[in-house]
Amino acid sequence: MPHILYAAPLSLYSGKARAYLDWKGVDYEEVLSTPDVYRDVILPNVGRPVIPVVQTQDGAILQDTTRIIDHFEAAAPEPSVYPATPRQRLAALLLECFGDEWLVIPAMHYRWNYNEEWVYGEFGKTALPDGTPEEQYAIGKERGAAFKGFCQPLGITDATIPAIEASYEHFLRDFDAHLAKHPFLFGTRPSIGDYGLIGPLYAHLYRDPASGEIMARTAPRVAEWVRRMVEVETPRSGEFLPDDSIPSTLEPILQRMMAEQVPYLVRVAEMLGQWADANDAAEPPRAVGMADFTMEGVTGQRIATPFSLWMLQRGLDYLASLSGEERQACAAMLRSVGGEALLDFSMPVRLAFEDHKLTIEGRTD
Ligand SMILES: N[C@@H](CCC(=O)N[C@@H](CS)C(=O)NCC(=O)O)C(=O)O
Repeated sequence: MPHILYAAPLSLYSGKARAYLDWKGVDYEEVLSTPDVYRDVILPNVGRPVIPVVQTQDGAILQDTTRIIDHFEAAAPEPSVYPATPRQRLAALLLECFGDEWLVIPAMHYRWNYNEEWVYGEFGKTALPDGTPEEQYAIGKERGAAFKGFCQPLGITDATIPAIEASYEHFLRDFDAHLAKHPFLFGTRPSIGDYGLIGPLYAHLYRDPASGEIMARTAPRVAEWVRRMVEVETPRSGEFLPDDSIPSTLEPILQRMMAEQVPYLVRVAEMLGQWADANDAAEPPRAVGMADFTMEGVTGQRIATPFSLWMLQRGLDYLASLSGEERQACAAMLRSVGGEALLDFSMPVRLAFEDHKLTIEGRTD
């Protein structure tokens, strides 16, 4: 019996999990996350309506793409999507966080401001796979409303949209230039960083038709990379670049993360610290308030999500595990892209993601 991936074609994080499972050569079957699946599998086991979810051959339930990936990495460590060398590994972990938790902003913007009518039909295909297009549209409009409602909390407003578009266009240009030299971020093998980027860059920014047209026209190599990631021809193939090298073409992408996302994460960390001071609870809420962020010179507010800090903590933990020359090499890399703030990043609490929940493990001071 294969593993089961409960997922949907239009879902951002489903695309990340599926692309990884295909590259890793995992024997799995994908099952559409219909309302019955939410009722019978996802809600009872995960406690909230979220995809993707994996049910392993022995019945374990995995949620969160990072947990899914790490489960299968532990089961078959080689070839790994985690580079073995320090700079590449740190950069890959950081770019996973950037893709998962930051490029979701342009993903949601382009989906809902360029593809709204189309995507209602897609929601309908998941909610009512056997319905007529009219029935699917009607139910899809109901189901999609909640997701459309995430746009404003994510910081997508009339004031920020020009900056979100400018930032995304610059990112596409930078990534396209990188892909002229390398098939993936760090060579001929996809890394955990590539899987972070594929979530937003596949379902919302490639597969949604109006977004896909923009990508094909302005960054054709990114569109080719998306296809390479999701139409896996040779599972478990490829190598990371020798000598722990970080291609110079990745610098502008890392710089963008340091300039846009990291200051926001610093602010979320402060807010989570204040929340933890005031609350004796182990489970932080999904958002601990609204935090400022600045993109292309425009400042907006978005929900301050402790989950994003858990993603960052993965990279920070790796950095903290290094010493000597390895740490120095990573520190120099971070400084060269404006990432000093990560060298003494103050995590107010230690976070864990266990039993499908984000929890505070303990205070760090
Ligand atoms: N960090 C999670 C995010 C999963 C997620 O947000 N999934 C979306 C669909 S792509 C969802 O189901 N959202 C519903 C919700 O969170 O309320 C992961 O990597 O799996």
